[in-house]
Amino acid sequence: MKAAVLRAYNEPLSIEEVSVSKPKGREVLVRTAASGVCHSDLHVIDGLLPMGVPTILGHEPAGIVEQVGPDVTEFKPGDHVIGCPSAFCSHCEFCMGGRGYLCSEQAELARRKDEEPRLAAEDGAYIRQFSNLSSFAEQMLIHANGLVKIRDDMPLDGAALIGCGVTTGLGAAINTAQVAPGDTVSVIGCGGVGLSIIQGCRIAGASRIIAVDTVPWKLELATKLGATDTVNGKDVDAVEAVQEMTSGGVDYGFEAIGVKQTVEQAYGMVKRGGAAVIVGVVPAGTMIEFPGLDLVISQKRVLGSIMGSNRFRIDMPRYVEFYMSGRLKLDEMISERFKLDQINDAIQKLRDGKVARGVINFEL
Ligand code: CXF
Ligand code: ZN
Repeated sequence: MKAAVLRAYNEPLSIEEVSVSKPKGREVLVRTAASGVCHSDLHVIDGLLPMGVPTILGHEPAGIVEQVGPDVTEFKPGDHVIGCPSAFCSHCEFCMGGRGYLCSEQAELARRKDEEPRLAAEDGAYIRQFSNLSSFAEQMLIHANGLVKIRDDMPLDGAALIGCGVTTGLGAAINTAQVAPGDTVSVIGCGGVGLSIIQGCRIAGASRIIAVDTVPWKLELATKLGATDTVNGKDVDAVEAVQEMTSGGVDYGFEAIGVKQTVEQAYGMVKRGGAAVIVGVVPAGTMIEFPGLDLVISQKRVLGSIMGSNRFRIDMPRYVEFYMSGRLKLDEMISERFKLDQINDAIQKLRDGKVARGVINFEL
């Protein structure tokens, strides 16, 4: 099969012929239909999330099951599925406590070093699977615990987005923050994740959703997807603007970029008793500062949010229903579709802020 391989950090991906093993145990072979391109893929290329090379990136996929291993009971060939980075071992304290997104034993879901690798180059050399998925490839061999079945009439390129960015954003609002009807929120960063936070807050019934970005077309798109107000951080002090608009701050200040300055701004936008919710992946080594006295006397909270605190086998089919009933907009979030061999173009456009979400569509 054809796949895009990252051979060295800071290098373009190379399109290569790669071999994929047969499903054993609880593994499932999936024909990739579509894969979103996420900022975390960029972070790996840039060496900010050093996961090891050579590897096949891509962790936001949807596809169709081709073959299942002998111990798989919940999937069969022909099923439409979404793959999620939050694969669960199902027996660690986090999985047992209903917080599979924090699973501490995910390593068990990969093949052992002494087994034939799931992915290999033409000469047989080992290729690392990223996030148990590796979706920049025509086929994926995934542990069943990283997959969820969805209805057959859901378009698979929209479904792919649910695999990471949409779940991260909707879940930050609905699961991590638990935004309630009438709450006020601000969202810094209106890329794929920020736009999904905005949609999650709209679905949860937030009364005021203030979108903050520096790119005018992203703010326009944010308005289409549910923002009630916009702030261009290039023109004004975003913290002052949000404080003024809300007479003292919002209930939830979301951050969806992962930069020290904007994380601290999100905290500054929150009112007494409110919470800053940090969703952007902050690079390793970055320290965040908050005024300690204000944290205590205003009883503010700072919440990290990973993968939307998901229970993806419950959440993702619900998000599919939100899409099918018109409440979750996905087509509007797909700025451009690319073939697999245009992947470096898709990556460059994400890097340059030219797309909300780019999708590799294997059916093009
Ligand atoms: C990532 C976090 C790092 C591993 C892959 C998934 N989450 C969202 O992009
Ligand atoms: Zn991602």
